[in-house]
Amino acid sequence: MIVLALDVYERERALRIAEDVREYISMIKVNWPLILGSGIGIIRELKERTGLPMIADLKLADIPNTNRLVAKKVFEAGADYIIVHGFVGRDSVRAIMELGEIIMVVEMSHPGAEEFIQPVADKLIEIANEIEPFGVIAPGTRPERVRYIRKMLKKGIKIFTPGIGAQGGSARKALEAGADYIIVGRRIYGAEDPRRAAEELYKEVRAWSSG
Ligand code: NUP
Repeated sequence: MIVLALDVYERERALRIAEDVREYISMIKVNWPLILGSGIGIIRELKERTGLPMIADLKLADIPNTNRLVAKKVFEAGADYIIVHGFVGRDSVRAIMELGEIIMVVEMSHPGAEEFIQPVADKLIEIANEIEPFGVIAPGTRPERVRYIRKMLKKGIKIFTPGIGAQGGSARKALEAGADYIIVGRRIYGAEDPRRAAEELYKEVRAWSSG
């Protein structure tokens, strides 16, 4: 239910935080900061230390051949899911899906997402419904959009919502609107005590989902 966005540079710090919060999270997401700071080997290392599924948030957005070449290396490095952009078209997305599970961006969480991505969200939902990725990204900062995307999206496709905490989104509202997983970075890894921050969030989230 909680995906940790581990956007730190340092290998040691990443491993320490991951082990500290392990029991409160369901998956770990790595993005460019950690891959550039610690190397692609960090994916397998985190996976082996925690036993958790790993998401590589590369937001791939290239031609099918390049997407395939990159995705192959990233799946080989231990990623269970790769986050990909849908706006480059079905062929680019399918090229990655042939190699492993994907999470496709339907709408992003930052204010600028309203400029270009939100206006084409319906088309991206249509692609998702056709190709059936493991999940999609929807904005945790806009629960009304999460609710809309949930309504339009085929059942069974998971919704991941970043934007909770540091970007102002509420975990409760995102989950109530239909999110399956909330993605949380700074609110956990940036806290003075990441373990306590993760535990608090876990307890809140559990209380709402059982209530
Ligand atoms: O729309 C998106 N918004 C977003 O924040 C899609 C994403 N993949 N992310 C990522 O989620 C972002 O790059 C970062 O890794 C994480 C959110 O981190 P934080 O704002 O909770 O620190």
